[in-house]
Amino acid sequence: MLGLGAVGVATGAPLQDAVSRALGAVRDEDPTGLTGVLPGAGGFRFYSVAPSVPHRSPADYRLTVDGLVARPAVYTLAELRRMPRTRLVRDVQCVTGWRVPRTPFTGVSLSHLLAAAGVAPGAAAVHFTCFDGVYSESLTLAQARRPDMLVAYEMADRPVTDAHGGPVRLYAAPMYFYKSAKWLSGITVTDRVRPGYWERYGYDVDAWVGRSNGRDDVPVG
Ligand SMILES: Nc1nc2c(c(=O)[nH]1)N[C@H]1C(S)=C(S)[C@@H](COP(=O)(O)O)O[C@H]1N2
Ligand SMILES: [Mo]
Repeated sequence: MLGLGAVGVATGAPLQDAVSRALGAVRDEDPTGLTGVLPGAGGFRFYSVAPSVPHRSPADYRLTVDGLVARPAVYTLAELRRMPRTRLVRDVQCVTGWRVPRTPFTGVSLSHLLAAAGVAPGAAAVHFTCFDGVYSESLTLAQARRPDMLVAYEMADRPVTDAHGGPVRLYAAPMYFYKSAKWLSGITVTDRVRPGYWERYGYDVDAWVGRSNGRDDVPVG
């Protein structure tokens, strides 16, 4: 099995300086004490299987919802922001062991988007694609309809940065952080689970924190 950490560090290393600078700027502007949960300060590590940080401006961003649905749709960021907001504060847990306590994520619930699209009979899963052109993820339909699955546009109460997968990333709160696909561009309803990027290397599709990937979860850091 390929280690997430090794690959993440190898591909992410050249970007680390630029990313740290960007995150440092955010940190320095923040006098509120929230810095403990902000990237860098709070222990987030930067991961991307793509060779560079993809960028999409808030104005150019689009999210496609298609597949086994009655009403396929393409949403702008402004449209997503006008939908009912959900804010969750949970611990972020990477499968490699690092953990960031109590990080707020805000967005529209996946279940709201699925209801708007009208899931068709025969649908059983949801597949996610990313505008880095590489990453993907999947959930069963039942998992996707949980209230703690978000299409997130804020992380730590700020717009999701480029490095953290902005303008919009998935936030699968009850699962290991690899499920939270960054740079989200597509949601496709399917008749069966199509394993995501890391899942093809052996990681669990059902990535419940503490209950999957064949390890006892002892959060570190
Ligand atoms: N598009 C994309 N999403 C991704 C990844 C990635 O490489 N590409 N890595 C995953 C993993 S393994 C983790 S731990 C988190 C890291 O998120 P962060 O960079 O915001 O800390 O993003 C997840 N989502
Ligand atoms: Mo991860």
